[in-house]
Amino acid sequence: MRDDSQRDNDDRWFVLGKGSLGCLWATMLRQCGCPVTLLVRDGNAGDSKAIELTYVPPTKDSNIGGAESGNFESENDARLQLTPTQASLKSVFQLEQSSPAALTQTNTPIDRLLIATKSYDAVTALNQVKALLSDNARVIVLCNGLGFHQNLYEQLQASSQTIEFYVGVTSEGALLQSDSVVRHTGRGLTRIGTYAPPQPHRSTAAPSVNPSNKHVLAKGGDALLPSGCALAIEYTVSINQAIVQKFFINCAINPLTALYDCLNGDLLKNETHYHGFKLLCAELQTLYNAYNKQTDPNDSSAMFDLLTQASHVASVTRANASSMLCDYRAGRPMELATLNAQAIKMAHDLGIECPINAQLVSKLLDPNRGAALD
Ligand code: KPL
Repeated sequence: MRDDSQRDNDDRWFVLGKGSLGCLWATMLRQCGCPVTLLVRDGNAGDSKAIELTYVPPTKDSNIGGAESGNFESENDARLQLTPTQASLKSVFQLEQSSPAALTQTNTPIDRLLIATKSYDAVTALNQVKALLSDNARVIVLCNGLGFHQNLYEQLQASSQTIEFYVGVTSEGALLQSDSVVRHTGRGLTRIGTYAPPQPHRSTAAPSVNPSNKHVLAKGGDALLPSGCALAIEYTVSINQAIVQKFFINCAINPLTALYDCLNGDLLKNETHYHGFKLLCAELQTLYNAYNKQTDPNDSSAMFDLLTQASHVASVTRANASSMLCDYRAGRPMELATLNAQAIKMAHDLGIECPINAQLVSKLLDPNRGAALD
């Protein structure tokens, strides 16, 4: 842990992960005046450098959706309004690029950290910068999936009990057109809330909020993120519910798009794909219901029709290649461990069969797989 007297970097955001989401957030934080350092993990010590990142705004009709987008629905008026000029112009931003090794060598303190890596990389990535976090650092994780937040939380708690840890669930669409150009493919909504470890028979809908963080949530955008951020952000005390529901939507869409090698919208258009999608949603719905019943039997606000919600997301993101399809096409590992393999684990714990998920995971891990579900 660094000495807090070394603070010289108070407004700087460090963004771990130079994928599409990391680059989108880096440009948007930069746009509202914050210095930003993008952290890449394959760099060598000593390789901090100035870079330029071009932001390409979405076209007018590419609204992935906030208030109108199913489970991403805004739950209060805390959503920030975009002004017409914000994030509507193509812009080039100056940022710093560095690596955990370079920051460690210079003992650079980190007060604000955004983790936008693949979910399977998040814990390793955090470990590489953990020693640089200040005692009151603010950490936001934006990765897809379930099952790794607790691990991140424990790592952070072990560093300092006063570190603020938030989870963001986002429906923003972004695509890296090249190493230095990020296209905002659709405006969505990012819901952010304080992470509270799940406790048996406690509500996922209303986890306890660390009292010291309540004011941050209640105040809306200005306290946690810089004012003027051109992304739609909402602070929620129901982040666990948002995480779980987004997890189920990703479990329904992502693996099928990789299996069929198709865009999100094709799951609804192609008869065979839609048949697979409906079967998968039905299996996941049973799992969601059982999980929810176990975590909070009385929580009616957690009612959730997966086929409707996932169809809605697939429809509004119809032109998107899902993140799992992008990983599959690029030959990168897919986020199965934190999505469908995690669903299988959840099902096992609840004593539920989930053969379609099992088949999907084994097919996606098999290089000689066929593109069909039995
Ligand atoms: O979150 C996504 C992803 O691709 O990971 C969806 C919502 C499916 C949009 O593509």
